[in-house]
Amino acid sequence: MTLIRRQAAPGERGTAKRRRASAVRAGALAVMLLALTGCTNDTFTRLGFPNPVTEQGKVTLSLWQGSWIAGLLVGCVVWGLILWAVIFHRKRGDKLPPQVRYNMPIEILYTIVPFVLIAVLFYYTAKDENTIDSLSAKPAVTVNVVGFQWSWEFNYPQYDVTTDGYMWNPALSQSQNQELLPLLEIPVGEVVRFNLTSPDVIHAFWVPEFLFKRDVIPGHPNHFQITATQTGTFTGHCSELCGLYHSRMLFTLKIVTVPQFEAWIAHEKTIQNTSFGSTQ
Ligand SMILES: [Cu+2]
Repeated sequence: MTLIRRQAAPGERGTAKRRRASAVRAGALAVMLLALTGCTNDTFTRLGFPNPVTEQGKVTLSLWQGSWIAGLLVGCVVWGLILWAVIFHRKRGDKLPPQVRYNMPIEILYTIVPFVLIAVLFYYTAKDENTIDSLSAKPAVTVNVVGFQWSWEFNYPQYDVTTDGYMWNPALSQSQNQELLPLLEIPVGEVVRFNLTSPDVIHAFWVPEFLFKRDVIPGHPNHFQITATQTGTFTGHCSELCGLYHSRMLFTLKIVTVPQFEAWIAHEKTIQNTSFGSTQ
């Protein structure tokens, strides 16, 4: 038997090439889009959440992931049932299928299953919320945070140190802004308590990497605490629309080692004492 391979006509060769080229282009575009969204493997497993830098943030992340897994399991069951109905119970004629009403076991299942799902989600949410909101009697560092239109002030009452700064200035670079924004410096691995107050309108304290935000309400002091798990420099935000320059109400957060924190506090004390002394 002789196999005769048919030669592709010049036109067909061109079409195949074009198809290959568009497949490569589509692949490159997908990779580029993935890169633009910053969606790495890590971001994918965290389902879009930033990398948490506190013990409390890790609790939030596991609650987020658990809720997604529960949601996906329910989704799979529902999609499976839809496909089963679509495939095995298609319309096969004009005769109506048997009409069934009030199937008690199914009615009870419909009632109990959602209740169990909500109860489980509620249990884990309440448990994790209690962990995240718990306040220890003796935090290592206390920071009194004042949010005002449109900046922040951080007081360290134990050390008699206060820091403040300027609003974000769009005319300056990111690094220049980071130097001029109010600085919140905290030690890694220590319990830090934040007391939040506002003299004017409602603001909200938000560091994306804490996976946490809390309102700063006039006349209603709020509190929370964290234990940082890694060092680094981050940007904090106000996340409650509070007026004209709300979007520029940022601060710089530096998480440093304990010796670095102590050195910084000593340095700030010297500067503040000197400037206070010079105004006498
Ligand atoms: Cu604001």
